Amino acid sequence: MKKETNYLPIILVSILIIGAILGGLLIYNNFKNYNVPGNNAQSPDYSAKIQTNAGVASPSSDISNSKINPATHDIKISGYAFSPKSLTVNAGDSVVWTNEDSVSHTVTSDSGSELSSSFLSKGQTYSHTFSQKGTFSYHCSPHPGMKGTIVVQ
Ligand SMILES: [Cu+2]
Repeated sequence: MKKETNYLPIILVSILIIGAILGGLLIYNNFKNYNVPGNNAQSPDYSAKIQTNAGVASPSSDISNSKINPATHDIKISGYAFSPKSLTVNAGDSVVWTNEDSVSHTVTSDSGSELSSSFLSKGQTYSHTFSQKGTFSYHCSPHPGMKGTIVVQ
């Protein structure tokens, strides 16, 4: 009689230990899978979402890089011109304009308020992060002939 009742805790403890080992293995496997690069089979929905977000055809490695590491692009303002005049970036990237002219310039959206710098004297910079896709054309307010375009994809 006494022996029979003594087995119960041993069985319960064994079940708990086996359960803990199995649970631990499950967690370990999930952790491993999340960290294997290019393991598409484990996350088909995620990769599909990245591709639809991309819109225009570009290598998927570039897209994931831009999601993880937003890039910073430089535009020079020199000789009454933006250089490069036209620039394509990924959503989330930043652009930094640096005025190298002795005259002051601005970075001002043609329409809307996406780009709205103050007057930049020589050596000053204006930085903007583009979070929305689209085409953003801009100019310099005292020199309307100075034009530029940022395409955010
Ligand atoms: Cu100007």
